[in-house]
Amino acid sequence: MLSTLLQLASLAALAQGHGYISTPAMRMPGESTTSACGKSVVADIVRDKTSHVEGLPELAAKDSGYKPAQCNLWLCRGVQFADNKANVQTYKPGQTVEIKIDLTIPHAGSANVSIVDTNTNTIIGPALLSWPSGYADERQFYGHTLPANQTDFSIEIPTTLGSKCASAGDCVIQWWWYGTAAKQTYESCIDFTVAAA
Ligand SMILES: [Cu+2]
Repeated sequence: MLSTLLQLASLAALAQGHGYISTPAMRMPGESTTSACGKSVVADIVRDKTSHVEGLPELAAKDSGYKPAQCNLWLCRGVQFADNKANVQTYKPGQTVEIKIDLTIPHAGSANVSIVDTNTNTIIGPALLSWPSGYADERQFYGHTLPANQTDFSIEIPTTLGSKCASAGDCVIQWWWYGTAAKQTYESCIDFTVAAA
């Protein structure tokens, strides 16, 4: 029994995966991210768009190209805005935005969708959506009864942002998920602007 559990645990550790924002297109790394975070982190994200954050610091630490002052692995996995200037959504206050998650391997936990100030890595206002528990529950996933709104949902762009997110790169919409037992964090970012209300 114990050996079976250990085998399962090591399989889980090896398994790729587990989720990312597929729509709208999330932030992806390019040259600027390579220059800030090093090649190993970029290769990991390119190889597996769903990779978890906890695997990155170890990769980064062994990479001479990693510059911690420029690469915050806990914000969009370190992926830089400079690589995504051509991938910025333009929203209006109050607009409804559909988001789709490609969730490949479940880990029950909590999740939320928020607007993050990228200069301070802090959440602006309350979460737009929040699942305090029961997100990506293995039993529901493998029973094919994962609630559809965990991977295909809508958010409403707040009307209270003022000019905070008027400039591209200042804010991202962040989808964040933490698998409690797996102790793995998944996050992806959408770059956007919203004109002052
Ligand atoms: Cu896992």
